[in-house]
Amino acid sequence: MNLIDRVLVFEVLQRYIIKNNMSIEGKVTFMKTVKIFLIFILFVVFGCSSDNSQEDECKIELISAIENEDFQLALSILENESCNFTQEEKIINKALIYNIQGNVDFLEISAYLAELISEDEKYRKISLYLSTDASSQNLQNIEEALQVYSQINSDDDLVTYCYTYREDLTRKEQDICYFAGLSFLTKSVHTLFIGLANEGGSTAKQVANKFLLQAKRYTFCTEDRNQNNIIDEVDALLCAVKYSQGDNCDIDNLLLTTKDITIDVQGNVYNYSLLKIKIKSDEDQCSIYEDVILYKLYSKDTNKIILTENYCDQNYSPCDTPDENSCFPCPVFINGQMIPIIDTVTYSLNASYKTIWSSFDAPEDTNMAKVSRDFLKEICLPKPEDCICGRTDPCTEEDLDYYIVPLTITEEALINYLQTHYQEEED
Ligand SMILES: [Ca+2]
Repeated sequence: MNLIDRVLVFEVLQRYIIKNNMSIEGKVTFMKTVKIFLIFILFVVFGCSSDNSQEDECKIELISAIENEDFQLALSILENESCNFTQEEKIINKALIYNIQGNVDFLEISAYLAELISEDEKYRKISLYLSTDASSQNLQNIEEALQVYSQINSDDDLVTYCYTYREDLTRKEQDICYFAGLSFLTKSVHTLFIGLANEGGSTAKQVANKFLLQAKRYTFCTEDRNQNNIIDEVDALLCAVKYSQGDNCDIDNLLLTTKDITIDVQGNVYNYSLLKIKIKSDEDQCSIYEDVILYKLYSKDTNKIILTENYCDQNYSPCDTPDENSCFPCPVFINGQMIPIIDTVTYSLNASYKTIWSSFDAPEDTNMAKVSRDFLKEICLPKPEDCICGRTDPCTEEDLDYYIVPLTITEEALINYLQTHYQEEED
């Protein structure tokens, strides 16, 4: 992003593009106008202003520091008392700095959300879009941004605050909730597709692409060795999740073996079961292909399948090729915590919907808010009764269509959705 784009993000963008449901064509025209306007503001108004010159100077220095990616300087300007930034301005800009470092681009994501309103399979599509930058490093930055947004209120957690007080939020608070919603959305995609991609030899984006295909047609041997119409990365994750719940992993043509291991992370020893999942080639369709072997990590300390990325040995040192003895999928730690995959994706998606929804005065009439709910609806559709409508009731299919009915996904709903495919209709 260049200088003016960044100004757009935290000063102007949300007021116009998002809140007016502007089309993508409208956005492009608008951007050109706004850039000219902002150049005027920056160099004429800020440059020549005699009132509050210190504060204007602070803003120019802040923009310049962010543009130069001198984030330490930007943070120190925000904390400079003579600059008089409000609490909300500090939160928005500090979190923006983390989100920039996490490759989260509010402008681009917002434009893409606006495009999705008339599409089907919206969550699969946003997944493909956001998975390009999926990495634990970016997740760490997104988490930092979310921690900053949480400072909006000290009594309630961020999501509760945004959602409970949505009718009384100030504009700046609405902005904080909206940006947090985009961060939660990105977090859900990163967690899910890093979790699916690891040790498969495919990147997060490649797996997201397969996942989009899974919805549309019968899958080929290259992504579905056992020909059960579920991509093999999903087979492996669901098998591992069943194991973590104490159930048998009874997916077709799949063999699970486990081995207890420990990994010493800077003096802290963690206990895991390494799950080796062999997906056997379908004898009729895929016999010319080798079986697929994927590994997952079950944390015996938390009883969850946890997020891993790349490989490491028992001393947390990187290694190249996974085996059962000395090289394992490597657990991701964010702020010292392991990430349970299914829990985190479920929570982040619900949080994304609630915070984005809270950020609009009339969300049921706002495309951007509707899209955030449509992501959940898509996940609920295969089995609506696994989702919660209103406070506690299981959903019906009709409930899912009423935007006014609050919607919450459960882990069961997410698991159902992951293994859903839609057969092409026969002529
Ligand atoms: Ca499969």
